Amino acid sequence: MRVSALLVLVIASILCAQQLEQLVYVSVFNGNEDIYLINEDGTGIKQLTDNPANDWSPEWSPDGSKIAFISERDGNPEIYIMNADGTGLKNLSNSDGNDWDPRWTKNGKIVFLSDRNRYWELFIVNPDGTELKSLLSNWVPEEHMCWSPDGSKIAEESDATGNWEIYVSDSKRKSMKNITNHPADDYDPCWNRAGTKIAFVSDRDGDQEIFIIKPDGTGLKQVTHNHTDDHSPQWRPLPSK
Ligand SMILES: [Ca+2]
Ligand SMILES: [Ca+2]
Ligand SMILES: [Ca+2]
Ligand SMILES: [Ca+2]
Repeated sequence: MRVSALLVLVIASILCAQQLEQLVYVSVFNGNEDIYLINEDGTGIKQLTDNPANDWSPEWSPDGSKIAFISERDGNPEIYIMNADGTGLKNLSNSDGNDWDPRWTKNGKIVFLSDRNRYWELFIVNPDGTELKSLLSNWVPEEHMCWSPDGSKIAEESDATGNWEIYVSDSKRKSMKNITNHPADDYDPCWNRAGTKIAFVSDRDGDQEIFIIKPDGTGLKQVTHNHTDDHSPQWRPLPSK
């Protein structure tokens, strides 16, 4: 009886652990911006970058196996890529210019902006660094649209009431609901892939922290707890079934 109860407990905890989603975010916990991985319940914090330069703007690959980001570790902004565990670091941009704003295409390439030729240009590169080329087109990567994954809802930040709040509305921006409703600043909403949760940043405890809330404004949870700034949450894509 005791053994089977223990077994049930073990299986339940394994199932529970499997359901936890992960986020990357940026924190200055160690004195400069670095990229961290965290479970949605605040456990399992793993520092993925560790150098004195700033590392920021993490972006998951579509399959959740890699992260593109910006770092100034060679003295100017470059686009880097690493595996989700922080290994396999590679500089993809390699120029003296400013290389900014990495985004993944749906087929797993990286586009970014660069002023290496003294004007802003959009480049595309494979994640292994090959086939770097300028995109001779006016195509610009999508801004971080805060559409829910099924396109039925929008999350957006606004300071219309005098402080920043996150609002969720339908796709025509009607029936807008303030889901944060807190006197501190709340911003940078990011939907999880199932459209059931929104990660956001708030400074309600005196510095920036990552929070999670349901799209209807219930189920608020604080993910990070420290006295430095934590921002730019990005949900890890779930493995495709
Ligand atoms: Ca750093
Ligand atoms: Ca550069
Ligand atoms: Ca607020
Ligand atoms: Ca914090």
